[in-house]
Amino acid sequence: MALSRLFTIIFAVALVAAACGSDDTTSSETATPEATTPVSSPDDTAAPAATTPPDEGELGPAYSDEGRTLDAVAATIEVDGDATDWADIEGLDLTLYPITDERYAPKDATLKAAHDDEFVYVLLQVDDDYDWSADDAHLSAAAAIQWAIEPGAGEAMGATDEDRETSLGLVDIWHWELECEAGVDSGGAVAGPGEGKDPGNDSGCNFDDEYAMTTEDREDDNADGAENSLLGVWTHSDATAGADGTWTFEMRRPLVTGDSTDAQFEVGSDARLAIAYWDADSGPDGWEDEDHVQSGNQGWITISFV
Ligand SMILES: [Ca+2]
Ligand SMILES: [Ca+2]
Ligand SMILES: [Ca+2]
Ligand SMILES: [Ca+2]
Repeated sequence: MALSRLFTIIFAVALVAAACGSDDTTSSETATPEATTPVSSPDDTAAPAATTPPDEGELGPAYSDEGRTLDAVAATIEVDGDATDWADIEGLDLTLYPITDERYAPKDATLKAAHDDEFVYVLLQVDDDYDWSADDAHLSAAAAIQWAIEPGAGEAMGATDEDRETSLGLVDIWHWELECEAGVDSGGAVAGPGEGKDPGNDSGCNFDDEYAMTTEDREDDNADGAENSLLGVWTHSDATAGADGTWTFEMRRPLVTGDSTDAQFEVGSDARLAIAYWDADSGPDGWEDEDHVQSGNQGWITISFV
C-alpha cells in the first residue's frame, strides 16, 4: 500500500473516530497550543496550476501543494443555505477521492470562498443524492473543512504520512454532522457547547469548531474564552430520499477569532484548505470511517483573500 494512501486512511479514521456523535471527549486537561501568527503561504511564488486532474480512482497526490488556488473575494453573502448569492463568484471545481476503497465513487464538488469586513464565507457543493436522518447522523451526509493554522501543517491533520506522530503544525477543523434539518442555523453562533463539553462543541446541530495537531490528536476548541461562532446552513437541491442532486453547505466564521486553535484570515494573505465529505450510502448503517472522500490526498488548496 502506498504511503500516501495509508496516510489518507489514517487521516480519515482519526477524523471520524473523534467525531462520532456529539459526545466528543472533553479535553479540559489538554494543553492549548500557543497562539500563532496568521496563516500565509510560506512561498509567495505560486507554482503553475495543475492542468490534468487525476484519473477516477487514482488516489495519489496529483497536485503540488500550491497546485490549486481559489480567490476569496469581497462579497455580500447571507448564510441561509441558498447559493444564489454566490452566482457571480468564481468557484473551484474538484473531485473528492475515496480513502481506503475504490468502491466508493469519487464525488464532484465545487468550492467557493468569499469575505466581507468581518467574516470569511465558504460554499461547498457536492453532487450526491439526498440522504438525511433525524435519528442517526451516519445516515445523513457529513462534511468537514480543514484549514492550516501554521504554514507548515501537514494535510493529515497537521502531520505527514512519514511521521504521523509528529505535528508539523496545527490545523483548524470545521466539522459538520447534519443533526439538524435543512435550512436550520447551525454552529456555535446559535448554540452553546452543552453540559460538560468543550467550547467548540455545538450542542445544537453538531457543527463543531475543532483543531488537530496530528491524526491521533483532535479536539473541540477548548481554550478559556474561545471564540467559536461558526454559522452554517445546509440544503439539498431535491430533498426527496435518494433523489439525485446537489448538497449545499454554506458556512461563515469571523475572519479573526484570536483563538490559537483557529486559522486567522487577513485580506491580502493566503490560507490553505482541504475538504472531506461522507456519503450516507456508503454502507447499510450509513457512512463509517473509511467511507470518506476528500481533497487532502491531492494537497492543500490555497485560498487567496483578495
Ligand atoms: Ca446564501
Ligand atoms: Ca449518496
Ligand atoms: Ca475557535
Ligand atoms: Ca478551531
